[in-house]
Amino acid sequence: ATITQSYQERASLPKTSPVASYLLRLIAAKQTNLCVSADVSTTRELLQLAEEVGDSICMLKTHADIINDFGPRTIEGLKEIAAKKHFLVFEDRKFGDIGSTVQKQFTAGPLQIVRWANIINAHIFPGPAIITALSQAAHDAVKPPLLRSLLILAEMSSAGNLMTGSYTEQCVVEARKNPEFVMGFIAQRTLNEQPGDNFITMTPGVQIGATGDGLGQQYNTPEKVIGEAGTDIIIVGRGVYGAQDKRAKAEEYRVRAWKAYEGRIGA
Ligand code: 5FU
Repeated sequence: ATITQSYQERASLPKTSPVASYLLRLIAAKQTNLCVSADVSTTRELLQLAEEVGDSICMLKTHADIINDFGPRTIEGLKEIAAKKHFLVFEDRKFGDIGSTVQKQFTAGPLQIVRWANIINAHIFPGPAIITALSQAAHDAVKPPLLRSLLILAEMSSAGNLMTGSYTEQCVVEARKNPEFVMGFIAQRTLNEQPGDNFITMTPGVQIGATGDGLGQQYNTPEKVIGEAGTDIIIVGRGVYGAQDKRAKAEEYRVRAWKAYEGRIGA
C-alpha cells in the first residue's frame, strides 16, 4: 500500500515512529526525498557541503569516523545548519556488536553519536538485543528522546553481499517488533509487505551515469529505486559531492527522485 500512498498520508498512519512521521512531513513540505552522503574528510568540507545542498535535501548522511578533525565544532556546526535548513542527520555507523558495546559506541568516545545524530543504523547479525540496547541508550542520553531512531540494514548495494533471503526477512520481523524505535531500513527495494507496514526505506548505491566504482559499489538510477523498487529516499554520495557545482547537482537528483515518486503514486 505504501507504494501508492503519499509521504503526507503516511506521516499520520498508526504505529509510525515519531521520527518517521517528522521526516515524512519534512519530505512533503520541502518536496525532497534526497539524502546526500557527505563522505568528505574535514569539518570545513562537511559544513560547506551541508550549506550548499541543505535546501535540496531531507537528510544528510555522515561517516563521522572519516572526518580528520571531528569535534565539538563539527557537532555544533552540523546542528546549526540542520536546524536552519531543516534536514535530519543520519550517522551511517552500522553498529554490529553485543548490546553493551554498541551502547558505548553510540554514546561515548570521541564521536558521541547520540548527541547529534537523529538517525543511526545497525546490523542485526549479532541478534535482536542490538535494537533494545541502542533504544535504551537513546532514552537514557537524550531527554526527551524524541528525535532518535534506528534503520536496520536489511540489504546492501555492494556486489556479492550476503544480506539476502531469510536474513532480510528477519530484519523485517525484528523491525515490526520495535515500531517505536525502528523507523525503517537500508534496502534496495521497499520491504513493506504486510498491511500496516509503514517503514521508510532508504537506498544507497544511486548515481546517474555510472554503474559502479570498481570497488564493489553498484549504482541504480533514481527512477529505478524510487519508481520501480518502491523505496522512499535516495542516498547519493559521489554523484553530488564529486560534482563541481554541488548545489546544482543536488537539485538535479532532487527533481529526478521527486518526479519518480510522483509518477509512482500517480500524483
Ligand atoms: F548500507 C550501505 C550500502 O548498502 N551501500 C552504500 O553505499 C551504505 N552505503 C553508503 O552510502 C556508503 O558507505 C557511502 O557512504 C554511501 C554511498 O556513496 P556513493 O559515493 O554514492 O557510492
